[in-house]
Amino acid sequence: MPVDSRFAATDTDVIVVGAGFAGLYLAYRLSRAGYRLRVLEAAPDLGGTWYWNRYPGARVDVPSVDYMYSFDPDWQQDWQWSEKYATQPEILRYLHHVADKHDLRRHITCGTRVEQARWDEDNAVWHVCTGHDHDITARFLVMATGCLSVPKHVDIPGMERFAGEVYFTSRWPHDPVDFTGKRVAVIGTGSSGVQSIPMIARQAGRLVVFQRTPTFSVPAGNGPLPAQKLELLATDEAGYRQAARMSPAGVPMVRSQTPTFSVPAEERRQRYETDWEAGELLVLLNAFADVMSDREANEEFAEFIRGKIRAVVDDPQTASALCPTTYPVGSKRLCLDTGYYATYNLPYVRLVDVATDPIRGITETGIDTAAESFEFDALVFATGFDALTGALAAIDITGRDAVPLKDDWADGPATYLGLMTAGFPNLFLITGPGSPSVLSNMAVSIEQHVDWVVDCLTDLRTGGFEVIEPTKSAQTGWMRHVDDCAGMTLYACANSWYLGANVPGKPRVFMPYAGGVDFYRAACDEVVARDYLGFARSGSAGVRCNDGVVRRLQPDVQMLLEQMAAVGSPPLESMSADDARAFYALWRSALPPGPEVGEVVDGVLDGDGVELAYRLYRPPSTGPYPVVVYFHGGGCVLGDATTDDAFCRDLCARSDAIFISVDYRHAPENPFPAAVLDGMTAVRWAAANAAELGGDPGRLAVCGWSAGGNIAAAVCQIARDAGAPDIVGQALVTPATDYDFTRKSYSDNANGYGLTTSAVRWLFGHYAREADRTDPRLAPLYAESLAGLPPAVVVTAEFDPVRDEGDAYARALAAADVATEHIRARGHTHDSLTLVGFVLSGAPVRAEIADALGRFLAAERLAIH
Ligand code: N01
Repeated sequence: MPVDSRFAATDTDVIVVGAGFAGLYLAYRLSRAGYRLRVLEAAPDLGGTWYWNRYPGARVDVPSVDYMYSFDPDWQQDWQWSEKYATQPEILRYLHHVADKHDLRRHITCGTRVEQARWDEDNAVWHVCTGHDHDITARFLVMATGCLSVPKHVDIPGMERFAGEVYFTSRWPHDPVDFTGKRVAVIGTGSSGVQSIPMIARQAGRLVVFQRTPTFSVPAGNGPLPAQKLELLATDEAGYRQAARMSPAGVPMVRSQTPTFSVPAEERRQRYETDWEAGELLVLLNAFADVMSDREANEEFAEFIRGKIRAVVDDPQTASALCPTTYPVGSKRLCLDTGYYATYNLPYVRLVDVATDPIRGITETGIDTAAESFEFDALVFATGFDALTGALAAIDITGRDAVPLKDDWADGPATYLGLMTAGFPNLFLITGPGSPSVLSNMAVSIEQHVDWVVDCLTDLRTGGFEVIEPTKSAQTGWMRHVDDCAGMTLYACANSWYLGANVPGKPRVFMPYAGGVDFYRAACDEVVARDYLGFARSGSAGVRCNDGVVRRLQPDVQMLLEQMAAVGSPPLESMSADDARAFYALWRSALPPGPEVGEVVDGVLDGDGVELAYRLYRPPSTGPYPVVVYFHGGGCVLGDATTDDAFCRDLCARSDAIFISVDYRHAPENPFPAAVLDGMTAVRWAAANAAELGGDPGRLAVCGWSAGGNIAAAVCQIARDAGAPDIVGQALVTPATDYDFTRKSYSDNANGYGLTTSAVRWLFGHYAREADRTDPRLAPLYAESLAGLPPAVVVTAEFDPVRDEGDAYARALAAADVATEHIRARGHTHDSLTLVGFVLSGAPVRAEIADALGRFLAAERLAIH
């Protein structure tokens, strides 16, 4: 059923470039959906990656039962893997089997390299030119060109001079290569090197491995198919495959929520050991929630692996050179091996550390390093790929207004969902940059992309559209989200091919989507459910542009909100104040603990006959310290001195100041102005007792979150008017400053972001009366003047009902010449910044708050001394 077109007829409906894993599934889906299609493949045969990478030892590094199509569960009937990790020939046989079984070959033209693709705006067609000079037209072009298909140019001088045999792992000959008795060099120790080195060592007379960066490699423990997986598949294959689709990395597993150091050391070691024995890369990095985000957590796991390397390799110097120390584990792709480290114990195998003894060049007879000359019969280059964008850049693709894709992506790839790119209508990318791709089980990610693309084509057809293209703003929003996801991880700490760092001159941009397969899929599905949000479509049905950004929250905030929504807790307003307090206390106590501080002391302060409980946090350094009086959040109804424990620890550790979290009186039992009066009492007490507490009198600041921010602001005004105590700075985190419910943020962010507008109304109703509304102690924005107040840092969150009143207060302070730093926390909610262990994206904002406090307090110290 051809696409109903008001444009020029085309040779075919869809051209697919590449007949690998993705191209085959596209052929299957598109043909079943009634499209005319051509699959163009440069290689002489199908298979993609598995056609080219046929070096000795080449295997999959995701268990074979997971690394296969799920659309055809025929493995139980007519396909059985022979091993946990299948070899390249077996995987290639599988792809041939799939192609034959589903009669896909008739769509594929092999030996045909696509060299040029040009978008013809007038006719809404792609013109595709191949090496045979063909001009083939199609409405849609789908690049199934693979993430790791274009070998990296080897940048070692003298390549052409070598007279012996030269091999590339990525372009291995089809005839057997015999290294028996030969002197062989392998350059490169990524996955290809790690897999091929033990196999080459079986034959070579002498093997020298040239290593520039050591790798973290995990023993595959290859052998029979894992019994547990087989049992799960036999019991419920559909459930198993669905679990993979909804998992973080594309193999069935539950996303770890446990921070490393919340578990005792021995238990952690046991967990590492168990996972090590299991030999599954994607599982290993999920051992604890923070392995890929926390330096210390990562370092502990890295050291565990280094211990394993040292235990295998006999020569301590070689072992040391094989231990990676310059980047976090996982930030370069983990390798899976069979006997890699033990290979270095063979007397005729030697490691040359190119980092300390650089390669000078290749000679006629071998390789010269700075310190030595080596002679070889054969050189094997396992030097990697121009990953993720290389295959697209290799084709001369021009889009709207004849803009070349290469120019458009000169500063790094920009896509919407990794599926399309603005300015290139009807061009689809399979596992493109901006999608989970290489961070996931490719089989699962490929199927998801192909399904999305084919369903999209069908929706276009049904809706009377023929052209689709993402909007610039949707794309910019998605790329910001991709950056936000990467920013929460340690990926940027390595010079990896994920960042293009292996290819000289390539822009350094983290290309894959690090938020996980599950969250990625949810975003793709949401885009469709919201009528192709972020896309412009046109055709016989007219033009429809549904501009918008699908992910505006910080990734971890989004995940948390989704998890909370799944739990489905009752709204605060439906509870009594006591029940709401109990519920709130329970939720806050379930938060991960904050960082270690020097000391935590609970006490009761006695201020002018009023007794208030407090919790004091002392930094680990030597005092005297500045003192910050902290007011907790909870709308003056909920919470106590301990409910912001992790937030206070975090700020204490970052700012090197004593934090005193005060338990002021709460409403409705003690309505306005009880809380603010207690706030004043606490500040006076802290000023009077600073030295006794180990603090530095004269260096006193206040800080508060939410209603606590409101109290902190009010206290500064009262102290200013009273002339004492001297407060040198105020940090107001998502503060309420006038409870003006007509503000836009109360309607924009009324629901769905944690604190709701109706909850704020409910809290306000317990705390104050309408008659109090203009009292500056309740609504500091109503103060007659804000002049003369201490310097302030005001933090407002984008998705917060009280955002606009915080913004207004920051503006008003600045207008009154108060030194004011206004931090607009993009993608955050009212409480997300305080959720220290859960919301890693809040860390930079907390650092800014602490820095600002540090500046206020340091300025005062300079003035004093
Ligand atoms: O390539 P790589 P790969 N002088 O880029 C070194 C997938 N894969 O083909 O790290 C000296 O990882 C380079 O050093 P450095 C998998 O996703 C999967 O091994 O840049 N050395 C590095 O050591 C994998 O991650 C499987 O300092 C030079 C090596 O060459 C991806 O493909 C198997 C150099 C390249 O490592 C790529 O793996 C194979 C120079 N001039 C591959 N230039 C499975 O198991 C580069 N190097 C499924």
